[in-house]
Amino acid sequence: MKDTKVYNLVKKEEKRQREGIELIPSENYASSEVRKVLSSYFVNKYSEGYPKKRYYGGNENVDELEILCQERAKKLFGVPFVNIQPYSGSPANLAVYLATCKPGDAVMGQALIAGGHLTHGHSVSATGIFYKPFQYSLKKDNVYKNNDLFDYAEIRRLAKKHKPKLIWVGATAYPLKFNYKKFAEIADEVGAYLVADIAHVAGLIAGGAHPSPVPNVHIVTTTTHKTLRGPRGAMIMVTAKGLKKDPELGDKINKAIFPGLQGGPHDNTTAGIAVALFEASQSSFKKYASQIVKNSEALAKTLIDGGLKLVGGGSENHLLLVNLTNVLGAGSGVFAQKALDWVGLTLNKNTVPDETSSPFYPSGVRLGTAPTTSRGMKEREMKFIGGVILEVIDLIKSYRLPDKDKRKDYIAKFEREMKANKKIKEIHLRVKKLALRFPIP
Ligand code: DSN
Repeated sequence: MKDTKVYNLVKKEEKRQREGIELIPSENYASSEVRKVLSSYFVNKYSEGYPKKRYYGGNENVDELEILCQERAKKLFGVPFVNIQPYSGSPANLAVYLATCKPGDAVMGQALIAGGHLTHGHSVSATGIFYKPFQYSLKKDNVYKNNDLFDYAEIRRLAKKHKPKLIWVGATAYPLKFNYKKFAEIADEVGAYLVADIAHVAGLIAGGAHPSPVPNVHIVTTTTHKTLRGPRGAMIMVTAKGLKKDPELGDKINKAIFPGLQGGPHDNTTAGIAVALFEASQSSFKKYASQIVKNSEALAKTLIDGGLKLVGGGSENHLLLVNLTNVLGAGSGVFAQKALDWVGLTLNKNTVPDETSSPFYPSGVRLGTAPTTSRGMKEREMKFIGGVILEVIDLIKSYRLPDKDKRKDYIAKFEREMKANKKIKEIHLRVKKLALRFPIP
């Protein structure tokens, strides 16, 4: 490769991924087959439009590929319609608004600070700027016990008051199973479209380790690169219930994606999604999905036994949300994220449902078990990883987030002290040793 600058960065990223342990719950390792087709000759093609209805010639192979991808998605998720062209999750979600709402229509979704997604109507997102969002939160009480954290009476009250055109169910930081039926009862009562954003749990649903929203909702959106283990992309599905509510819904979704929001589909990504869907339909994927959940439960148990507070009292999917306030004080997610990064464990700071700090300095961390499970790790390794997390948190327990004006200097001092800490270096070696025993694809 002539461009040594980029090549060197690729090699450095490969080393980081091989030697570290990835715990960010929205990430995963695509198989080498998925990565191979991403750099196939499909990368060179333009194919605006849909199969058999393109604006360019030379699309006979792309047509066959896109139809194959659609058929695999429909079969795997049990839906009559799918669009596999969205560039990623956020454009997919925006396309749903475009297909179902007029600018200014009322919409409802879970608040970002309570674990929802920006595109579910946050004020800084196009979805909150062009539409009129009314957001619901999680319960504030009993959030550390294993119980459904949604306050359905409050969601119903908001829906009846504001009559939204569409309601989102789905989150980026929720550790328990969703009760799609309860959301459907509310949406049906007010005549709203119910859209499930299954980006985080799509692989678990495909592998039978999480309930499917398909019987209860009208539309399903998902990214393809999280638990589903595909390339970075997304899909929008319309269910039988959705087509019954509006037989034109599939056409409206297609028009919203192209020409509404996007240009030509990324055909190399379509190839990667098709391969990922093939992999997810194999019986081995069922085992994989169930192992993700077992690993999450094992990691949750280690952390709880070590004195940490987990939202939802544990995990029923791939994701864990830890409130660090009792051990490191409010706003301490930043210390945990940085210190764990230095020992080779990558996760992200995150708000918790009863947050007392801010989204940039939240009191929790979010982690997940899909990437480690893809590497073949099991309960034993989760116990090791949980032990390391507890050890690191104990090492930093004297640090506290100061007032706003002192934060920059204090965090710089924390970084200097931690980088020089011998124990951090020793733990890093242990983590690296484990990582190298479980190669990435
Ligand atoms: N960035 C994704 C996540 O981390 O959950 C959502 O867009």
